[in-house]
Amino acid sequence: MSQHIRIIFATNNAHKVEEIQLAIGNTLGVISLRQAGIDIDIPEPHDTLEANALEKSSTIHRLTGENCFSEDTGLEVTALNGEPGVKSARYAGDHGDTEKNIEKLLQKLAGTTDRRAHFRTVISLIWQGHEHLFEGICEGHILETPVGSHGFGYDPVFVPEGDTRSFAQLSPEEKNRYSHRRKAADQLVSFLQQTQ
Ligand code: ITT
Repeated sequence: MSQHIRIIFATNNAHKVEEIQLAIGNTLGVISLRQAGIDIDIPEPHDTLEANALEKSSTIHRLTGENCFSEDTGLEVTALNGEPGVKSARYAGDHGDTEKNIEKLLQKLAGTTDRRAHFRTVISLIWQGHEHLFEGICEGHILETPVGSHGFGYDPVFVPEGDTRSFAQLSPEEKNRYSHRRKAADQLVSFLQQTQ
């Protein structure tokens, strides 16, 4: 695949940009909204990851006319019927406070022995005017208390299947080995390879 494909990643989350960049290496030139000089907060009003991802990619496509992609990610906890899910960023309120989100999650799970959960990432790619969706899932479980300082969001309380450490105790490369985001990014890359 040409290294000169330029594609805008419609996100304001710098952690996501770093993780996607690490996942796809130099197979693709990813440009963040910041690098593209776009400063907007795109609303996420819908009740599915898929619809919010499309909202973000189509907003940026309308603005720029360029190929672009976005992603929406949620932590889906089995004992909470899939919560916080699409509300992961705003679980404890509109301000998007990570510590408070984790606190609320742990309170809701207090005394629950079923700690199963997974992260689910949906990528919405707009390529030559058409939308393509890709999904990545990472199964795991929720700890009783946060541990570790790497990563972002719910990483300190999530242990991926196949490891005993939280995502926040893993290096970026180790997290990527298991990660929902990397799995979705792999599919994005394969799709783009096939279009070349
Ligand atoms: P954009 O919409 O600008 O892309 P965002 O931070 O608002 O960025 P989301 O709407 O996808 O992203 O929110 C998902 C929330 O889920 C995010 O704020 C984190 O708290 C959490 N999250 C997403 N991916 C995660 C990951 O890999 N590890 C831990 N928590 C994650």
